[in-house]
Amino acid sequence: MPLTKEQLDQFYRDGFIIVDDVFDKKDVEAAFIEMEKIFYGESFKEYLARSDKNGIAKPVEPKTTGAVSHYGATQYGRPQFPTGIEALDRLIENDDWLDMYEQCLGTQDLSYCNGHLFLRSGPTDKRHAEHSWQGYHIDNATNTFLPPHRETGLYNYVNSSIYLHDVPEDCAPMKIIPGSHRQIMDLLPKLIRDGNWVGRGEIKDIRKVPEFALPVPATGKVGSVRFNSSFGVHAAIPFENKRRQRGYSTFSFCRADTSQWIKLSNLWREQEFSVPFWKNTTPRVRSLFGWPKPGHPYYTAETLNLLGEWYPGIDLTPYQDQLRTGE
Ligand SMILES: O=C(O)CCC(=O)C(=O)O
Ligand SMILES: [Fe+2]
Repeated sequence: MPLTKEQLDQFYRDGFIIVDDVFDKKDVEAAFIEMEKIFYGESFKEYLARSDKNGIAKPVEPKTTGAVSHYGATQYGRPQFPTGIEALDRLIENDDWLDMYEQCLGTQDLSYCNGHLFLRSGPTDKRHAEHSWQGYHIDNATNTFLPPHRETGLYNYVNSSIYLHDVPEDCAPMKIIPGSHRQIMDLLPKLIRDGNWVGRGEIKDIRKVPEFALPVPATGKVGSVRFNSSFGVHAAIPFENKRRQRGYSTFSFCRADTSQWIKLSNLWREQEFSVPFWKNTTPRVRSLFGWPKPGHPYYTAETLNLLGEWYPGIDLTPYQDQLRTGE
């Protein structure tokens, strides 16, 4: 069953949607058993019992590895897609889910950016900010080196998380600001001016952004799926119950017609080197790495201003010239 018009409207309005019963409960439960083995080497229940007994909660989350933002292997297995475990890897073959994904991106030509098992494990989790008004960000920079664009549906990418178990309120559900994916272009100039924008994705203090709606927790049932726009503002929150965990199989796909520059990019991960490189090199060389050529509709007065922020000192003249003459 594809998304209804109401669901799709909701996705465009809010920048995310959680759809129930997209995956068979038995399939995701089987996948989750395998996921626990990859992270803990045993079940979470056994891990908790062991740490209760010896008083040591061993961290289980893998570090992202060097150049590429792939999730590194854990001691027990690989959380990056494909994992080599049938029950996990075959979830991607769900046609209903892929149909919905196409609807969210407005195309039948999807392109894979990244996929990994995302686990937050209550006993050791530190993946959240200290205060509830901190830690809000957009994920866009994970898979592209370019700033967001006003034409959200064309230039964003979409993340999707498959809920491998029930995620109630005490399970650290991600908090999402509905509609923020559409507000971000209007807000960016002021956020930047006020010093309330960090790097290429983070808002320091959402209390200073009265335009935002209240963040909502992305709770959901086993077998449901969340789709969320890469321009949407969200944050991780702490576990209310530290004896819980939260595991998703998560993917990022973009439209094939933007996949030249929206993709998992190893150069992007090496920011220390790539940021000065993008700043100093020529448009021709940038295009070798997928930057749209001067004259591409991606470049507008707005995105050019943002590029100046993303890459301070970059010479944007060739892109501006093309903008003026429309060549
Ligand atoms: O799922 C969560 O808790 C939020 C994590 C997050 O925003 C991220 O990893 O980018
Ligand atoms: Fe995020």
